Parts: sequence; C-alpha cells; structure tokens
Amino acid sequence: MTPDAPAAPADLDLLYRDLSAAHLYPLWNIGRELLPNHPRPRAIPWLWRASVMYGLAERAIRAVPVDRGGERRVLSLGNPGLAGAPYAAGTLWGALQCLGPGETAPAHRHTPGAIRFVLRGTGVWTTVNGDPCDMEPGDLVLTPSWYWHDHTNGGDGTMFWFDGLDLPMVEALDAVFYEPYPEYSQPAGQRGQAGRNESERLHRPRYADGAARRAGPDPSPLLVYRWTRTSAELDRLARARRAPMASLEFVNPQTGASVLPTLSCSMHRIAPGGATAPVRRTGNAIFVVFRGAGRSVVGGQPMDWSEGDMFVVPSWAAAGHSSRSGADLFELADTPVLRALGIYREEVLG
Ligand code: 1HN
Repeated sequence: MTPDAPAAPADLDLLYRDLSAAHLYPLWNIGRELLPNHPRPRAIPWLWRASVMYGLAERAIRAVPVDRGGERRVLSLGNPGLAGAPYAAGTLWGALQCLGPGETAPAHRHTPGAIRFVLRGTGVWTTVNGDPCDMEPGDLVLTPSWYWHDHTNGGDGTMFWFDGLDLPMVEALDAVFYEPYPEYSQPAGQRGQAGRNESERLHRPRYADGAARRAGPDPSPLLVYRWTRTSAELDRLARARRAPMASLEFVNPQTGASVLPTLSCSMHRIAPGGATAPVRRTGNAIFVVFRGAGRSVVGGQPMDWSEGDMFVVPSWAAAGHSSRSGADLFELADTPVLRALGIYREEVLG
C-alpha cells in the first residue's frame, strides 16, 4: 500500500488535538525522550554535609518529640533534581535518623524494606520481628519488608544512624502497605540480658569479595553485621590485593545473595593515597562516609567529603573515589533489582 499524500498542517493540528482529547499520545513525537541512548536520571550528583545535618538534627531533638503518628525523627535526603520529593534518588530513600536518651520510636511495619548503618553514639537497639538488635557505630542492621521494627535508646546519649529504604521503588510499583504494631513497642529485655541479638546466635556474617553476583527473593536471616567483622574482612581483602580500594558486599549467609531482594549494602576501604578508576553502573547509589576524608568525582563533578557526609551517585554517572589519608565508605544501592531483571550494566572508564 502506498501512503497517502502528507496531511495538510491544519489536518495534523486537528489530529493532535483530538488525540489529546482522547488521552492518546503519538509515540512518533515522544519516542526520543522515552528511549534515550543511555539512562538520564532526574536525580543529580549531590552531597549533604555532616556539619549541616547534625546541627539540624540536634535542633530537631530539642523541638520535636518522637511519637505515634510522626513515628520517627528522620531527616530525609532530598535530591534537588527530584522537584521537592524527599528521595535521594529516583529509587532510593536515604536519611539521618536520631534518637535521644530514653526515647523509643514506635513499632510498625511496611512493605518497603530498610537498612540502618550506625554512625554515632551507643545505647540504641532496634527490635526486628521480636529480636532486639544492639547497635554500635559501623554496624549494619536489616529491617526487611513487612518485619515489625521499633528503636529504643536505653543509653544516656543521642544516637545517629543512616536509614536506607527502597520506598520510592515500592511506591513506583504501587505496592506500599503500612501497619502500626498493636502496642507502642515490641517486648524486649534490657541491654546485656539473654534473648537478644538472636539472629547472630543462629547465623554467621558473610561477605562477598567486591559485589554479590546474585539477587534473591529472601532477605538475609542475619539481621546485624558487626563492624569488627566487617572491618577485619576489609583488612583481609586489602592485604590480599594491593588495590587502591578494597570492597565487600554484605550478603545473605545462606545464599550469598544481596542482603535484601531490593537493596545491596557494601563497604569500601580506600587505601591512603588510593584513587580508583571511574566506573559507571546502572542503578542509583548513596554513599555514607564512615571514616576519613577524600574526594569523589561523580558525573564530572568533584565532591570533597569527610566523616558523616552523604552523597548520591545517580544511575550511569561515572564515579571515581580517592583519599590521601584513607577512608571507609558505606554504600547502599538498588543493584539487586537490576540484576534480577537482567538490566544491570557496568563499565570501567579511563
Ligand atoms: C521508617 O520506618 C524508618 O523505621 C526510617 O526507622 C525511615 C522512612 C520512610 C518510611 C518509613 C524506621 C523511614 C521509615
């Protein structure tokens, strides 16, 4: 069949008007935008400074109690590229949470899965499905999808930790459910008593050298990964390979897959004077500076960081890291989802 002669401009205008009125969109005008040659995330490379965040968190402690309703004293990282959404990147929630002495953040559960990486202070435990997990700086605590969780500060100082969630992803899938626990908090004995940290009695921590190759549908049965073990493993990896940076991923001890079906957690130790080649990957990542200072170049943008700072590496932005003094970086990413769907890519540049 031969096409008819091109429509007159007036006919085209009419066609577009009628399509619009019928809630139909012509792909031939929007296809380039829908299918760019590579990912174009709206989130931009961005850094939040500890010096700013902690001051504001201290003010929030004085001004805002932790209660039912508000549930948590959490300052969420809002990426300036995301038009006011409280998300660090299109798929990831990242935040600084703080809890003062004697405070308990009430028990609830939700379908978004979460991880906590402890930054400052001592004395808090998170009770996860009935298992009180003590939290110390450098520890990773998991609260998988639909597990009950509450936080209690039984110590005499403020405690701060990083919260990472897959909330924007679960929201995009229209699968957010939430439920408050029938009581304010789950039963838990005091720190140091028996019947706590039960998941650690049953499972040993496991780490992948570099990154887990697999994603799995089941969350890790081990709910806490202790900093002493993580740090010893980083030391071992750094000795075995004289690279500018040693990396490990926290993995499910039973399967070797990422700790949650949606989220991967990794730790990087940059050697003093180390500088990594820039790498770009599909999927978003949030980095939290645990120890030391250094510089990352993300999507061509240099970002100087020090202890407690947090920054975002959006999907497909090349990122290289360096440190004169040496540094430890925690990383949260959505890699398991991309791997599970067969759309993960990575490329070493330079
Ligand atoms: C949540 O439940 C926690 O349990 C922290 O500590 C941050 C952000 C969004 C939705 C739920 C927590 C959260 C959250």
